[in-house]
Amino acid sequence: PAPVRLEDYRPTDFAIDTVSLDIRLAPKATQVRARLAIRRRDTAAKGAPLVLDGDELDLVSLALDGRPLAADAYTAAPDRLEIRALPDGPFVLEIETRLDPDANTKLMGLYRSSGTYCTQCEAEGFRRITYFLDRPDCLSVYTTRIEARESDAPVLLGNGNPVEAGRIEGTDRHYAVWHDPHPKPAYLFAMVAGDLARVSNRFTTADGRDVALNIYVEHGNEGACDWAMDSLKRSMRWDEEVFGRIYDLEVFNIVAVSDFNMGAMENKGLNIFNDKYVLASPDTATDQDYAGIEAVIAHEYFHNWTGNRITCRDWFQLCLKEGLTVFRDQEFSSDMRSRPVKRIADVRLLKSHQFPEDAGPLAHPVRPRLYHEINNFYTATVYEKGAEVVRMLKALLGPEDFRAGMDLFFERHDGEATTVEAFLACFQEASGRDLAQFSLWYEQAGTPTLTVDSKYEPEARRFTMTVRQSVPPTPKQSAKKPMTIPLKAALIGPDGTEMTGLSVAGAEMTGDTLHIRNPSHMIVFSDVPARPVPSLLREFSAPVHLKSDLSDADLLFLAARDTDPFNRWQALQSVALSALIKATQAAAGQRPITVDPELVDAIGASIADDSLDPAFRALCLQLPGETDLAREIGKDVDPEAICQARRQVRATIADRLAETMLATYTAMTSPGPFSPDAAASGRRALRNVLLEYLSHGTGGQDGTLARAHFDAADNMTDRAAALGVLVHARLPGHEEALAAFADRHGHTPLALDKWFTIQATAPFGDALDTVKRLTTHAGFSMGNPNRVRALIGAFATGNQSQFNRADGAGFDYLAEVVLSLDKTNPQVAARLASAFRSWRSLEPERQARAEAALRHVAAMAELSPDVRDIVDRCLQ
Ligand code: HT7
Ligand code: ZN
Repeated sequence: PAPVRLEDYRPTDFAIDTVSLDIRLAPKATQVRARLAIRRRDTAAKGAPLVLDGDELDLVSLALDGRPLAADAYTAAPDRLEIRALPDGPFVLEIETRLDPDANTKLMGLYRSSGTYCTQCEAEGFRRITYFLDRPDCLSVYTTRIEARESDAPVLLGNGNPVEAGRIEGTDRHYAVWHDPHPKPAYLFAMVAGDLARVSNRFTTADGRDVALNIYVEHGNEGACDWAMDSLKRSMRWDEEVFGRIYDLEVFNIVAVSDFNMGAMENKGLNIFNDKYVLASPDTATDQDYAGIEAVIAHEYFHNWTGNRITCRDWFQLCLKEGLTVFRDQEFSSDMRSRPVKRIADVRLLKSHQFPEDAGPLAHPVRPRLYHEINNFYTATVYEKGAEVVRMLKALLGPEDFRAGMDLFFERHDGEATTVEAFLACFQEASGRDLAQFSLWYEQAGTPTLTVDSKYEPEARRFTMTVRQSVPPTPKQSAKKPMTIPLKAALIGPDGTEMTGLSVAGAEMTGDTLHIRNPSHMIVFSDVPARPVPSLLREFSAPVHLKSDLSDADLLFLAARDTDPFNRWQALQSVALSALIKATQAAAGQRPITVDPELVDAIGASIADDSLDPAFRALCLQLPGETDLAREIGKDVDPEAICQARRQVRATIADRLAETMLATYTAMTSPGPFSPDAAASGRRALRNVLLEYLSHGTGGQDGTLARAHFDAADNMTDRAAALGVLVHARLPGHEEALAAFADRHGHTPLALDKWFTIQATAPFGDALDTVKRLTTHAGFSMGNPNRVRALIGAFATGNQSQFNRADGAGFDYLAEVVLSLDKTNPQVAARLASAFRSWRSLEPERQARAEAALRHVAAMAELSPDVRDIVDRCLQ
């Protein structure tokens, strides 16, 4: 299909003011009657036909103002309905379609998940239910009548508020009517019908209204909803307090389903969730799962204002709702937990997912200008880099002007479908600043590099930093302009305190943030009494690569003394990264791997520093990941050498610090019953990362410690961590532990996913065979996206050495899976295919094998647009 381009955007010729849907559910033949009140817009050409979108639709009947349409008045195809000879004034179109929810394996439109009827309409799923102007700028008021057999589906849910419900006399069927007073685009439509259990609560809004909160889950899972409900209530309160946003319906319903392509969906008043982001009990969910549930519940709730009340004009503006809402959920989690720990976690994710995307063939601007398949643009760039752009805006404007800009945005655009330009105009107006250069963050792909060189002149008491920026070329964007980059900085004196009261010249500043705008700035600090160490890019104030001339000694000083915890962590990571690169070179050249004692001492110091939050110490201990190393190395990457080097460095550190590690490991033993809160989870994180070190060191090789940890675990965090260590270090007892875990959790799919992932990510030569074998396990299903991600997705993205095997067998396997899954679920197949995105940075032999696998996929005639788009871009 032809690409969609931003510059081709035109408003619709027709408005659909109201939509009445009558949905009569049956597994194989659901009847959908849509009654659309339509009017031609003043701007439309007279006599222009109405062209509605469809996707695999089966049209049953069509009527205009109550009369069946003559055959020559329309043309119907599964993907398009064109109606000619329409009246000039408003008219009512009635469309009847027939759907087969059971046959819908794409999980877009109306489908069944474990017997529950549910919908997924973002981005273009509504057109799989009825013909429609399925684009985000077509806003309508919806009334939905849902009818089903009462015994199959006692629960019937729609958007908005419940209006009416009842039995249909003389039948075994019942119905419910829902009305949503807020005009919305079709992608926010939802309905659910099934035999579900309900967990209820209430919330009183800041303006005193009572809201019913319900979470619907499969029977038996009621006990696992407490954390999600608690997270929802905290999100609602937080949005009132921090952004002044109040909920606007009588009910807020959440439904958890087990078959879902993504994490969750913000349908108005009826959020539908992947059950992974709802269900939590200490026995089945890790601390990371608890944090993920809190964040995703908040994210979807926050969309009620950023996404639903104010939506996107077109899909190019996706970051307007997603980047902004990620920023909001990150801020929420920071307020609920530790701000530095959350920031470090977010930056790790950005660097490990978004930076490689921005550096490879799938790079695109935060606001793309062209797409072939919109589903492939729900990316780390749109979400995570999009959030960073909003964060930078706040850093440059300061908190007051930022809040004023947000308030103006809510006030001015409520009820509209709008654009990034309109969003930025609100901040420009509220702050009086020109944001034209800043807007390049939405337009230019690629991660900028900031290079900082500094010198201290003691006689002149002057410290000078030369800051240069460059933005790399990316696909279809070779020449780049300089950006506005907020560089938060401080000078740390020899005694470890921040130097204050210095005068600074060479760049504008807001608070402690320098506004870098030119290709090069000379920043001069005067009256500097002694040589400082600059703490740069504090809190990771911009999504850039920072290259500074700081020595390892400077960085280790910052690791110990910086007053910004983020930069303490970052400094240690930078030293560890250089050490790991050296180790990788040694591994590739079959030379011995050594680790500098200064790095070991710095790690030892952070383990033993009881003044630091255990969660923060755990992060300090985590070595940069294999993808971080591959990204830094950039070309001729040998993932097996990286893996070997990282393991060896970890073992060396463990051996040198065994005593301190064991003492802290013991001290972190849980003092009381399980709690998912930040403090308790931080202690577990530290204890578990120490277990990992100790088990990879010489003293842990007999597996005693890891087995004891596994046997004593009274929660999933500790059990999964111990199992991971036993399997990834191949310690004695790992097979028994795998069997025990499967025994205990074999009937809990979300828990069994951890078992699949641990085995799929074991860095050994038989991992691929294990993955293949596990696809035949009774708990695995190619039809369930969570299972596919847990096993095959984890192998392709979380087992770099084995997916990128030198013989190409990992690539060939993924290609086969992509081709077979493409026939049933193209969206998930395309996501898997994007694991190839860094193939060009591999060493030549692996590159050739990856390219052959990609070409094999590309050569297939019958590819979905989803997979075609990914493989074509990867090969460009
Ligand atoms: N806005 C939601 C995106 C989403 C989605 C997109 C494509 C296909 C299936 C999907 N399920 C959910 C989720 C969010 O970002 O909040
Ligand atoms: Zn979202």
